[in-house]
Amino acid sequence: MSTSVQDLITQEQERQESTIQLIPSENYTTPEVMAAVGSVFMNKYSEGYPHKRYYEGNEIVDQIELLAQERAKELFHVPHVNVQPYSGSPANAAIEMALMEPGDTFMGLQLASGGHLTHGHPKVTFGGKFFHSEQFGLNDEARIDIEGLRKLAKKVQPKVIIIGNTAYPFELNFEIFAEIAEEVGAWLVADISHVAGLVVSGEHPDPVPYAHVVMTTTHKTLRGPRGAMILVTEKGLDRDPKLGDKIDKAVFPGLQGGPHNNTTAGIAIALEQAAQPAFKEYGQQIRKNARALAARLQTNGLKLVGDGTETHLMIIDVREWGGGTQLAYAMAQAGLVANKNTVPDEPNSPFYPSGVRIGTPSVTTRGMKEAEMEQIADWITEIEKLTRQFDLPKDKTQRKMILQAAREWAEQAPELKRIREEVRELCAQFPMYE
Ligand code: DSN
Repeated sequence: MSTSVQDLITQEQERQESTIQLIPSENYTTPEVMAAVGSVFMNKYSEGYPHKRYYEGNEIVDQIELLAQERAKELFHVPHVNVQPYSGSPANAAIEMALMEPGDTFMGLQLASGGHLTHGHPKVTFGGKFFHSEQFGLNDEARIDIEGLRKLAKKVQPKVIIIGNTAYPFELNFEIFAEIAEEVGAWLVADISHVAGLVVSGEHPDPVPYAHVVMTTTHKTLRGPRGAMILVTEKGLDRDPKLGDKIDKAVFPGLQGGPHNNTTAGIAIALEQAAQPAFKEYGQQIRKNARALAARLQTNGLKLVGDGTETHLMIIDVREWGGGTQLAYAMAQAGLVANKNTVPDEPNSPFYPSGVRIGTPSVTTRGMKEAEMEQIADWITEIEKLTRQFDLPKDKTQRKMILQAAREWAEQAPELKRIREEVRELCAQFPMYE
């Protein structure tokens, strides 16, 4: 007999409840947001924009979309917002389409340096296939190589420079990027998907005074539903008063059909929640927790890319033994859920990378503080030491075998079973939802 969907929902809820989510792009959205996303707004088609729809019956949908737009404008201090992108990747595709013609050159941070696929990862992505993409990287301190970026920009004269990150633990200095974009006449796009919640709580530099266009997903540190928004700044409109229209046209009809109005309703709620004083405290605690986690890991002898963090995330650097995959798997068996990740100048392939990415948005939502971060760091340290026995062989033909052995070990290791129970106990003290 097949399992029912309701059973699987219950199982997933139990998994989330009893494990510690360390994937820095994940969070637990609020019950109010979930109720809105599951609401009757799901039933309605509404291609177009408020008061310019192709279907009847959108009087109330217009209000929810305008409300989400107004809240976003107020929270981020921008004059124009599009809340329709289905998620971050389509939003970036829409921006690229609005600002460039096929074949034009744009620049973004390499994926292996902590960028994102949609920032021009060559060959396989929309941006890499339809435009000419040039990628910049990091310097020896694992920081964005500003002089390298400037030199490349002068050489290739990009139409667009996208600044954003998914696995880069340091603050982004948008002022410098704006200076370079101005030197070459490029549009500056800031993708703040990972740090939007930190930006609104004053815990990360704000791109709005410097970028022409800002994109953010709504479900990461912002803690809303899975979705995205494109913000057009005053600076963007000063350069081209039609920029808002161009972005809107690229989203619909350029790339998408009907907006997901249920998501729009969830975004409107999340934006109101993010405007409350409690959200500022949340943003502060995310960073305090990240600093505490990083400090304890380092005291315990683990290496972090760039020696630490200024944000919500960090990358444990295990290039010494090449065990990103093995460590992430063993941690998950113990109830500490993270993801394997490449490190700068990755010596192995993205399938066998030398890092594990962790972050604090979810644990902070559960109410955990510095003391719990130290406990989590101690568990990770213990697991890392145990997992070193499965160092990645130089001989590539033996890699699958080692991975398999590491998995079999992790599934029955008594130390991991013990930590799993301790994790369960800690989670019970910090419920996902009251
Ligand atoms: N998948 C997201 C992340 O994990 O960072 C980026 O889109």
